[in-house]
Amino acid sequence: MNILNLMIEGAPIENLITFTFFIGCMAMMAASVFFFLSMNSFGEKWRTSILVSGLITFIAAVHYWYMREYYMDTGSSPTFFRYVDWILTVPLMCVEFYLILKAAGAQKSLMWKLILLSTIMLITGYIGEGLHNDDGQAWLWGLISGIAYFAIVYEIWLGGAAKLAASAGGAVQAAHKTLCWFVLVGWAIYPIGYMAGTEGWYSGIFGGLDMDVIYNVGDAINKIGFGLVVYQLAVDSK
Ligand SMILES: *C/C=C(C)/C=C/C=C(C)/C=C/C1=C(C)CCCC1(C)C
Repeated sequence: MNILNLMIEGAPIENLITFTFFIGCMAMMAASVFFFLSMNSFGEKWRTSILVSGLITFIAAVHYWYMREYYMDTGSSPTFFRYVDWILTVPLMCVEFYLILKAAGAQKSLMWKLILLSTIMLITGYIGEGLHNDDGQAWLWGLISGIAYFAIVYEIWLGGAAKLAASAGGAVQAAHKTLCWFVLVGWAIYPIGYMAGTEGWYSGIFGGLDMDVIYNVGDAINKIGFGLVVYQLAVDSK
């Protein structure tokens, strides 16, 4: 079935959901091409960072292709593909923090700490959304996931990463700050999607919203936005 058929035949909300999977896939592809092609115009120092930006959007593009198909075939959320995508791309975003702070003396331990926290956040989120969606326990797994999320926010805003950014100063500090805002505000979109898509005391608050649309919008903002911040940093410090 192609997307145009679905848009004509399906109910309006299904059209919107399918459309956001489709447009998400295209946007991720376009961003990947942009990052990969611009990579070699930068010096050694920034090339890896731009490569990682491209990998994040490329991995997402491939998953969006499958998620779109899964959604069109089954009419239900592609939870498994969603979390496989995240478990690959979110740690890569943690790597970005490490890479831009490396020159300021960041240790690998900072990277592993962020990766560990993000893995806890996503595994508990998957357990809640995939296994406890409607048995009244989703909130508990969401809460544990949220605690790991706040630990990440703490580390980058006020912990070791923040101190390194302050000591680096200039364009690096500015870029770090912007990435911090992405994590605080942009990543906060995801728990809203989770609450819209699982049963709990919060059911109804986000009643009119669709989980997949929220996640898709969040991914576009965060994955492409993150990459562009890193790209801008490389341009500024050329
Ligand atoms: C590219 C994908 C990104 C940046 C995904 C980020 C996902 C999150 C920050 C998810 C967070 C969640 C919570 C904080 C609580 C509820 C469960 C999650 C996994 C949706």
